[in-house]
Amino acid sequence: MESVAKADMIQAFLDRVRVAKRPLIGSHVSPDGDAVGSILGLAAFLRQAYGIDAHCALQDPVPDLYQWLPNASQVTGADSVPDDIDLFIVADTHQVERTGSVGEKVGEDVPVIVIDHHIVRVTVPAHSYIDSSAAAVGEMVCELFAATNTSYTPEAATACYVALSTDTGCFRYPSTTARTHAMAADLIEAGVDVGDITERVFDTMSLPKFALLGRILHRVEILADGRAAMTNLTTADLSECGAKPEDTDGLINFLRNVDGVEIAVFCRETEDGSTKVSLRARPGIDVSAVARHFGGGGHAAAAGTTIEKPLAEACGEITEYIEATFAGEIGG
Ligand SMILES: [Mn+2]
Repeated sequence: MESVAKADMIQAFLDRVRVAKRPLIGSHVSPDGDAVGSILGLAAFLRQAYGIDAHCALQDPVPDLYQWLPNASQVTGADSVPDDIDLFIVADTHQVERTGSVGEKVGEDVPVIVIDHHIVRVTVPAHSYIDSSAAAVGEMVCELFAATNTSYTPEAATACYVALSTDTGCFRYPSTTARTHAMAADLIEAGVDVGDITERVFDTMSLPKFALLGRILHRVEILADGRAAMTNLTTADLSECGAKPEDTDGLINFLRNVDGVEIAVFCRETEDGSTKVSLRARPGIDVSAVARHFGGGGHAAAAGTTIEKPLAEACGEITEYIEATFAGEIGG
């Protein structure tokens, strides 16, 4: 993105948010580290830069992995959204529907503004701040601090660092740029404890998640002469392991990382009896074609879909399609 255009966009965003008296900051359902970190970082920015007291709300609770973040306890559900909200700031998605019950709670007359790094194919509200070159919304929040010469409190820096590090897979994904590292350097200078965050977020696995890992590794199937790996979990697996759906996050990477595997498939039975499918690919392989074949979508490296069929049936169909795709090297 051209830097002048970006500076203008940031200025327009700032001009809009600074006149809000009681903004609500929300993000998508099933919040990840960028969702939680960026809303807390943005709330801290508004407080520091303009003395604005924003309210943060998410449909789903802050995952256990991020509960320790400063001010995480002040993130409420939809029921506690105040009545006097005069601006709804939507972060890490540009679709209000993706905020679930929080968006439904916000009155139709409340203006909406977006801060997001996903590729946007629809019209977004005026004064929105969109940067698809940013590795995380956390990075965009850092840009707001930088643009206004606002100093980070250690709490704000920690929130932004969690957003930045989680959305880049701890600075490993191709989305990681020199800018990302420059922002991280600013945050570390502002007091982020890198070792502590890494320990809490990246090097800690809940016991239920560890139990799920055992099950998916035990029942992994190697397909297409070792070029694809597939596994599954049932709702019974989750309850027997005492796990939550969020405990399945990232488990697919254990399959994708196997030498020779180009495509990893993780099928999970949902409460309503359908099958949620996650797909991951090695660089150079486009797994979104597989997702699209089954009515879903996504990116080349990461895609997904939900198949309205029982787990065994859905897995069978995917196995057949992947074997055929690799056998014929057709568009997969
Ligand atoms: Mn994000």
